[in-house]
Amino acid sequence: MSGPDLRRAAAARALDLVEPGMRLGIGTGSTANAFVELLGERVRGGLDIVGVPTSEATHAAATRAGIRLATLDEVPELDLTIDGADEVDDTLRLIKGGGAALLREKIVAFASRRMVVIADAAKRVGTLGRFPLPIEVNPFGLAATHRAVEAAVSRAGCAGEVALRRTADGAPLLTDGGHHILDAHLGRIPDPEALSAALWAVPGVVEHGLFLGIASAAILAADRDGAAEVT
Ligand code: ABF
Repeated sequence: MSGPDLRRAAAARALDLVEPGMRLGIGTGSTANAFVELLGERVRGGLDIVGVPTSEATHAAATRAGIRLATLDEVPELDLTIDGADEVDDTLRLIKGGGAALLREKIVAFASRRMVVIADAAKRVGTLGRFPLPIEVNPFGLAATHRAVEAAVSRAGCAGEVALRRTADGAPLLTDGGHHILDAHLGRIPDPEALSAALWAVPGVVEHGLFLGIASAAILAADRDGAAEVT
């Protein structure tokens, strides 16, 4: 089965968790987009929910799908957030932010009673860190923050390059919040909690892509003889 089929299978299973009247956090990325499409079909069939999107891109996709949306200020407590991830470990620790939406994703997930990850099972890892860890930083003092992040990474027992994310035309990428992203290419993160604490101690760091103790469950789809097996 192809990656899109697996992502759609995970998204379809997540739809079973959605109940009428729910206040839903809606994630970002291709798997979350598959969920938006399926949710849109249910909404057009009469399901009444309100969604809070985690990015401008998801806001646009959900609007196109006919999903009623609100801001987190209008609906500050959510029942459930469904979102993708870049890596998931055995204890539901995540790396997120490959799509540069990690700040809103974390705020929305934290405001939710439950956050359920949907992903291709290839995202499951023994140790986090093969995927570069996104770190969202304020543009002010970028060079100083970059150096401080490198030092924090090393204090937390990690090694590797920390690179400013750029767009295709070479400009520093700007997030929905007007910040930049530093990607830490670490290979492995032996102690995610220590790295999280070290990064939060850096003043220019707005948020990082380690989601620790936030996800309640993961729906992972794997190819089993040409059919999706969802666990
Ligand atoms: C968002 O989209 C991100 O946090 C993560 O970076 C990415 C996963 O994308 P995809 O579902 O396309 O693999 O959930």
